[in-house]
Amino acid sequence: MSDCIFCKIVKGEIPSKKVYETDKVYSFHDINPEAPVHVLIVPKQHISSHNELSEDNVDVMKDIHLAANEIAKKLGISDSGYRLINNCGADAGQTVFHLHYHLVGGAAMGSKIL
Ligand code: DGP
Repeated sequence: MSDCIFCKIVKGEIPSKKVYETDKVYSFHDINPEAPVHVLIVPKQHISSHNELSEDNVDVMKDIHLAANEIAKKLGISDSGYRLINNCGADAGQTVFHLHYHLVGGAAMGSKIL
């Protein structure tokens, strides 16, 4: 999508601090980190939100989750733990409408999810 900020990051038109990449997914450091480790994992294909997942594109979820495992290992938080978060829609606080998962960790976060 031509006006999507994450599509532009995937294409290298907007700079990012790359963490990991495969033919299907791209991962980079969040511009406003909320934890010692805060990276985003996005499909290279434009999917606007979790709501837009379908039989036709859901295979990319496998790539996203396997990428998360590799990234956690690479950044040294696989054993200590991390959260993998998707915000879907306005009430969840989604601000960029290109499907993405936040991988956050590097510090104890307590037991609450909100
Ligand atoms: P969400 O609220 O779930 O839509 O999260 C969007 C995240 O994207 C937010 O944590 C900030 C991050 N973000 C927005 N624009 C940019 C950008 O240009 N570069 C990077 N690295 N992150 C961005």
